[in-house]
Amino acid sequence: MSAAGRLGPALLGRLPTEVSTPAYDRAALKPGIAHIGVGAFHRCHQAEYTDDLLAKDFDRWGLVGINIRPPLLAETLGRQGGLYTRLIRQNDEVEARVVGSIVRVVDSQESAAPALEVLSSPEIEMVTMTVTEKGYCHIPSNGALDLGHPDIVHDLANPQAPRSVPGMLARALELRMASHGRPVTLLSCDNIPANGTILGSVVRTFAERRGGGLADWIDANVAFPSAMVDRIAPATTEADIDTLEGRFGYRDSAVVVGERFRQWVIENRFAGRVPRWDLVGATFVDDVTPFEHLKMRVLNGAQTTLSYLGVLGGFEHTSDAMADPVLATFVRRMLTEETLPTLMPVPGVSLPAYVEQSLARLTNTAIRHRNHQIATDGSQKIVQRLLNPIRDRLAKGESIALLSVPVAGWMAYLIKASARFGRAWRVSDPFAEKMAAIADRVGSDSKALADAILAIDAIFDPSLAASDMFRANVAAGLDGLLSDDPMAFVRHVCAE
Ligand code: CS2
Repeated sequence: MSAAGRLGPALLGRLPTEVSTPAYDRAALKPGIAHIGVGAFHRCHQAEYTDDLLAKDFDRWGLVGINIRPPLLAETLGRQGGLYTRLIRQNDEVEARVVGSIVRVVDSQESAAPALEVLSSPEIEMVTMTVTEKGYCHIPSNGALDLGHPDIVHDLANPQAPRSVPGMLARALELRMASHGRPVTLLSCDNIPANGTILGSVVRTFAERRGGGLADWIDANVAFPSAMVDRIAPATTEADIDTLEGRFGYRDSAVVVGERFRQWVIENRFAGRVPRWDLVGATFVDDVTPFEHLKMRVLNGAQTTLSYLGVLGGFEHTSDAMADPVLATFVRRMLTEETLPTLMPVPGVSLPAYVEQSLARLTNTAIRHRNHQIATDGSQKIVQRLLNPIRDRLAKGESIALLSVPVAGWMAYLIKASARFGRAWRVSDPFAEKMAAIADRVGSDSKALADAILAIDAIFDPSLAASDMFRANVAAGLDGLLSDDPMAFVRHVCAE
């Protein structure tokens, strides 16, 4: 441990001057916002915007950070009094800032009670969340609550001890309704399409089954705005913690590393009071849809493409894949020729410039974003990133030769993790077992494999799966990507 020690309130006055620190009185903060899912992204995004807001327009909006899944917060942020360092890394540039907006952390992994106590308390008027795509327990292809999901089945039988996010939020709202009755905004910050609409729908469906007037109370007192969130902030590694210590002389086990770019577009639909994040760079708009399509299809679509093709081609990080001329050419052509024409006009944005800016962000070598991290939970990501633009193009009779390749990439990535294909790597995806079972049952015929996977209607809408063009493109892609030289296939597609 270095002489300066570990980050915490006592160390704030003794940090190197190049590290900026909260420009407001933290002791005067009162909890006003709760956030579920305090990972690297939250610390690099909503918590930083809130820190900016506190410095600019001091109000009581302290954040209570709740984790309902591992890791425990008590051991990192909790030990540091909620303080952590946010490093901006852009190639050789490093900028350090201590963020102070998190006033308390709550671990609720073992039981829902600690989370429910916070979420139902009258002082909380805004609940933001980053619970990953699968946290919504929805069916990816149609957005409805998955009533067969084991956690939903559990929560409907045990509503007072929920395990799922929809069950937890419904219970918190029920407690609010039965006690103080104060309105609240539930703001999804995950990369799912129409995230507010999906959140509202899964919570309402759950509430309707609970009965007791909860669904009506929700309609009158709860808002579910949609939002587009953006900043690349990979999971923190030991190397990040050591880099901070080596460079700035103190230890911070909750440090997070992100790029300079950030964006937050929030639908202007709130219940109760709202933190004025629009004063510090966020945008409040009437319709988030064009922004959301732009970000998920371009930036996230490129990341997902580079992650699957990158792993198959032997590249570890996004920036390694972007340094490969074949993959860089492929992804630029895919975005420009196929994705971009599916986008609606976005106020104030030049679409070609946005594509170039996104690709440039992905070349940042200081952001060590592992392809395997992005590849996680692809079954929950490909609808909004790849299948929706494919569906739009098919409706107009346009080619999908390029966009089909990463769809096949996702399939090849999961199939290669099965026993039959030699367990090339470990994967994490709710559909991993199903895909492994398909690989074992069907064998190595790519067309038969593609047909069996496209029949999973929770991911592939039946009308999309029925398209001959889509089926043929995916089968050809799978054949090429499962071969001994997947990059030769990508080269071949690029040459056409
Ligand atoms: C990434 C996102 O892991 C992933 O799915 O694509 O976390 C991505 O980095 C963010 O959405 C960027 O805003």
